[in-house]
Formats: sequence, structure tokens, C-alpha cells
Amino acid sequence: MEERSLPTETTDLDVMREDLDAWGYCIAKDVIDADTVAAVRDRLTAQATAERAAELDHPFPAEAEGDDINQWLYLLHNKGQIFHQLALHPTPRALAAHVLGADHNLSAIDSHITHPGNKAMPLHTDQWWMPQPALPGQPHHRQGDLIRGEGPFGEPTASTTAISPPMVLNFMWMISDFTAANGATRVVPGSHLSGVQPTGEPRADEVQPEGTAGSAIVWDGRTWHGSGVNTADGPRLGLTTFFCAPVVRALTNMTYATRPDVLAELDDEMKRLLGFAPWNGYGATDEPTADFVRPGVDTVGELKPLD
Ligand SMILES: O=C(O)CCC(=O)C(=O)O
Repeated sequence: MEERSLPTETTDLDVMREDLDAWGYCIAKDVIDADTVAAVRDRLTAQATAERAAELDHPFPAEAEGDDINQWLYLLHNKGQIFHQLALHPTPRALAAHVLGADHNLSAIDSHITHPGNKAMPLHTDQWWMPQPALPGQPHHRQGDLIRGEGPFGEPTASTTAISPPMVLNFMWMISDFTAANGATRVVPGSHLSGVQPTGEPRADEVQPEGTAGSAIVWDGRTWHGSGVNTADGPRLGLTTFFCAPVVRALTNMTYATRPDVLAELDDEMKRLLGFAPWNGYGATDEPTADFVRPGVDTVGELKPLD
């Protein structure tokens, strides 16, 4: 059988789905128009500049040791209505539905800005915490004992035994052009089918797809990836809408961290996406079949029988 060529930019959702299945990533071209890109970029840049000046930005654990040059902005839905459009956009939602199923949540809505002078992010997967399948009678991995960066390691070739399914999907919006020079995301094609984790070291078989602002690079939670080195003269603006299956703990604690003034304005779909709706009773407060959860202050506390 002829091997499918590596993903290139496409506007065809079917091709994106097939690329994700075959290679573990795809490039969605021109998902938002130039005016939307400009509006997102302006809000993001203003927020990023203010957070850095106020020393409010905190590094992410997957960043290279000692890299305090790259910048993360978390909980963007609290930081501008314009970001909600990206989370609700039909293209990421269709790909999340393809990989995770119709019900999925937003695990994070963050920005990753690679600045000149940074370090390459070590290769990693976004579901290092997923236990390996085990044959009956063999010891199983205890999920709560798994440690980031401790494998199991191996080569990124297709496994011949059962592997775990994807539980998360990363849809990384390009808010500036992504180029090899400014630190575009590196991926290892096909590594999503290996069932093992990368050691973090760069590899000869990694590729660094480029794309224009308004496009996105999208990867399966099992795909080996990391951001690149920025040798250009300006920042690379990445914005991730990161989705998870409904029983996976979200990367950011959305129900606790969503600002009350933002929550008051959310429509039901955005509330569902952020995990404010129980899923088959999971994530519920004191009414498992309620449409939406309620904060602790409104739940039932210690009661005494009435006389
Ligand atoms: O910013 C990038 O290019 C990659 C970010 C990343 O590795 C992640 O979000 O897990």
C-alpha cells in the first residue's frame, strides 16, 4: 500500500481527520480571517506585556529546564471575550469530536509565546499520565504513581500490541506565522501509535510544519511534540485550545478559576465546554443529574432535623 504523505496545510476537514489518524497531527489552514487574527493578537499581546511587566506569568512544567524566556498565559477565557470564539469554533470542535467523541471539555485555553533566545521544549506527549494496557495476570500501572518524564520509553514506531486511545487533543492556533526560525511546533510523525513516551531529546525524525497566522497545528494527545528554538527577531504567538475527554481531569481547574463576572456572561455551550455540566454524574456537585453544577457556597451543608 502506498504510504500517505505527511500532512500539509488544508482547509478540508476530512483530510484533517485522516491526517490525525495516520500521522497524529494535521495543519488546519485559514481557520479564522485576518480581522479576527488581528483582534486576538492585539488582546493577547497587551495581556502578555502586562503580565510579564507585573511578573504574573509562571512557567509550565514541560518547558526546558531554566527557560524563563518563553511565556505562558493561562485561563484566557477570563482575559477577553474574543478568546471564547476560538474555543467554540466549529473546526476545533469537529476535530475534538473526531478524536475524543461528541462530549469533550476544554482542558486549557492558554497561550504559549516563544521569544527569541529561548530553549527548545523537550519532546513530550500530552497524556504521559495515561496507564499502559496490560494483559490479564500482568501487573498494571497505577495511574496515581506515574511520574512525568519517566517513560515508558521506546521508539516512535507503530506498536504491534494494544495501545491506549487518545484522551486529549491540542488545537494550537497560530496567532502569528509559525516558522522554523521562530520556534514552530516540532512533531514526530506517527509517534501517536507507538504507545511509548519520548525521552525529551531532539530527534532526527522530527518535523517542524510551518503555517500562516489564522491557521492551526493540531495533535493527538499521544503525539511526541515540543516547541522550537526562536532565532527570529520577534515572538511566535501560539494559543492552545486544549480539549479532554469528559472524565479526564482538566489541566486548569476551570470551575474554580473562572471569574464570577465572566461566568455570569457565559452561554450554556461555553459552560458545558468548561466543565460546568456533570457528565453522567461525574464532576457533579450535590445533584448528579442537574444541568449545571453550583459552587460550594450554594450546596447543602450540615443540617439538623427540624423538631
Ligand atoms: O507551543 C508549542 O509549540 C508546543 C506547546 C506544547 O508542547 C504543549 O502545549 O503541550
